Amino acid sequence: MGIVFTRLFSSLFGNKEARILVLGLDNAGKTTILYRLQMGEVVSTIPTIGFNVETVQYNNIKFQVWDLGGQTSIRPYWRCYFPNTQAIIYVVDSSDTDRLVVAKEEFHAILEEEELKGAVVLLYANKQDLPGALDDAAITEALELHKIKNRQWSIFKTSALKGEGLFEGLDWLSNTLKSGGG
Ligand SMILES: Nc1nc2c(ncn2[C@@H]2O[C@H](COP(=O)(O)OP(=O)(O)OP(=O)(O)O)[C@@H](O)[C@H]2O)c(=O)[nH]1
Ligand SMILES: [Mg+2]
Repeated sequence: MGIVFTRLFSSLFGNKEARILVLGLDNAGKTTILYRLQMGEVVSTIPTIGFNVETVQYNNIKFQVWDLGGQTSIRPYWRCYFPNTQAIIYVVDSSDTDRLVVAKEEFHAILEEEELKGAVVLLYANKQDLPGALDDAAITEALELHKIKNRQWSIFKTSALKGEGLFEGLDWLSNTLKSGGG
């Protein structure tokens, strides 16, 4: 089927499609989250050079989830994936307090991107199972989320390892996208 017809068909039957980018510093847990969402399991990961992409069907939305490598040297390539993105999932290692400033800077640089202006933002304050992990309120403060303007966003505490919080975040995202966000 042609893409237009596929979209029409999908919208008639309540199936929406959304292209999602998972961004965040290296070691934040992005790949672990992708496969937790897709397979319901913890997989063993290696640092991502390039990307992984998987489809996750949830709440009548077919999410095409792009998980990009977060190492410093490959972050400049994130922008190649920006066009046609409905939502960003920004993942923070809540126990990596030394790098919260870098995580904040990268996050605000993303918000400045013209191509991502319409994208909804879901933040995962990940690795809540680790001792010393900052909670959602502390991450909100560290990343200066109160500065976000003209955009729908929300933050959830997650542990990809334990499988906690991920689908709560995806619930928020699917409801936001269905009500016209992104
Ligand atoms: N304790 C704990 N460890 C986690 C959690 N999520 C991921 N990890 C671990 O963190 C490490 C890095 O996870 P990845 O998913 O590979 O991180 P990434 O963000 O994809 O990293 P890059 O691909 O380099 O950008 C792995 O050892 C994971 O098992 C979590 O919620 N809790
Ligand atoms: Mg990865």
